Amino acid sequence: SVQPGTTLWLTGLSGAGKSTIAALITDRLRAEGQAVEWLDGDELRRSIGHGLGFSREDRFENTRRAAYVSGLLNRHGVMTVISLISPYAEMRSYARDMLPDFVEVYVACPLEICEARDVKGLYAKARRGEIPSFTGISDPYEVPVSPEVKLCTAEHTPEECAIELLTWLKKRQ
Ligand code: GGZ
Repeated sequence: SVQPGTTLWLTGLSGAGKSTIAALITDRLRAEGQAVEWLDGDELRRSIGHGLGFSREDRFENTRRAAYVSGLLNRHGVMTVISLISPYAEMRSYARDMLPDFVEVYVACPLEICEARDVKGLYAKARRGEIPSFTGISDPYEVPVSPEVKLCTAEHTPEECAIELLTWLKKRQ
């Protein structure tokens, strides 16, 4: 039987750098010959999460589906990298309980900096009241209490953060 795969679960605010780091990590691991899939919030919402909104229930459902798919892959030894805001501690602990080897990676960045970056202009829209229930503005983000890894993207480049995570993974083995 195969050794179950690891789930690297990246949580953090919109614009914190989850997707950028997830892409870098996935590339690096693949280059090393690791079987790995990246599941990104945006992409999940376009595919198996089509129709889900941003209520607590819908965010939970989004997480539940991501954790389910991750579990199917992990069970065949495929590692997964998940980038989802996953703002509620309860959702993250649900995913932890569901998965054989769950690694919570908190992609930490102060709200002011995410808002200043505003890559997609979503924070400006949220401030104008055009996006209801926007995480960090009008919807909660529960900061992880004891993540396995914390990456600070205000102080480090995405490349540095990716290396930090890879180094952590290798040390753990
Ligand atoms: C938060 C929102 C919202 C609201 C649209 N709140 O930075 P992005 O743009 O590209 O990624 C965010 C994405 C959030 O989807 P997730 O699936 O990661 O969220 S969750 O885990 O809570 O289910 C953001 C965009 O969608 N977006 N509206 N109201 N982010």
